[in-house]
Amino acid sequence: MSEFLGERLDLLADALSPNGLLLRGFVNFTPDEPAPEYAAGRPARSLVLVGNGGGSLWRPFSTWFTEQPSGLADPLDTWSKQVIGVVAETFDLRAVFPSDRPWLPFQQWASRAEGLKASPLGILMHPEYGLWHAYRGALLCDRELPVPAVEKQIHLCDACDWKPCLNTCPADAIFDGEFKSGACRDHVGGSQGSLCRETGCAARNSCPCDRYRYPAAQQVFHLQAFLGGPFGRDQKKL
Ligand code: B12
Repeated sequence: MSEFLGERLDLLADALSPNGLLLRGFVNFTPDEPAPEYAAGRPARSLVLVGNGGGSLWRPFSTWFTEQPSGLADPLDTWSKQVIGVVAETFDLRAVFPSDRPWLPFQQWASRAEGLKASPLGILMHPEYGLWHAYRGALLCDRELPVPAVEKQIHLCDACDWKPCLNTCPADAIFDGEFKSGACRDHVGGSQGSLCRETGCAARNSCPCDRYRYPAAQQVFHLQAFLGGPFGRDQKKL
């Protein structure tokens, strides 16, 4: 079916949408670049990026999550593998995931597929979704996809003189163009971090491009997962 895929990307989008997942863009690999395998000994020729824009996946994911046994590890990765895996099988594609080791270059693929650049926080800045989007998987294909060249996108951070994301972090974890994950973790997990724990990352939330801001429950979930629990490990509560 993957030969056929180029003409039926609309069907692929329809298969993903009940789970709040979107086709985020396409990459055609050049013959001389390293590409992940489509099948044993056969490098992929292209990929389709799959992700969320805003909180689009939150309702389908959280409904699924409440039905899972408690203590399920990495629920969002597990859910992504399940729902994107089904779509991959239907369309005869190979699914890979941002949580797979060794890590695949999802942000490089996304920059290429969507023409995005990194915000000062490291997260790619999207002209519509702002900082409120992510990638949940990629579908590898054994054919080149007939997709148009990516148009140059506006990089909203270039027009943001104030850059509140750089001076809102209570832990000064965004320092000298680098994200200090230890400082962030210590703060968010510590006695002073209740605001971040309860309302999400202060730096990300300070971005004025906030139309697609994740719902508070989703932000809390991501931060808990970043800390290693409790939602990510021991609890079913959302
Ligand atoms: C390891 C990792 C982390 C580590 C360290 C990042 C680092 N310093 O390298 C930690 C745990 C700190 C981290 C944190 C977060 N991450 Co992270 N992370 C990854 C992961 C799994 C691997 C990165 C990698 O090395 N890739 C391999 C290289 C070869 O690929 P690459 O495309 O070239 O990777 C580039 C980026 O990682 C970037 N980068 C470097 N430093 C940082 C720091 C941050 C915070 C980010 C977002 C990117 C980034 O530079 C790399 C080299 O070009 C990717 C998924 C993936 N497979 O890429 C997600 C990913 C980069 N993370 C992502 C996100 C959203 C986050 C968080 C904001 C929260 C979250 N999980 O929702 C947090 C920040 C914490 C907070 N306060 O909110 C998203 C970014 C999406 C986007 N819109 O751009 C990704 C793509 C996962 C996804 N499912 O979409 N992350």
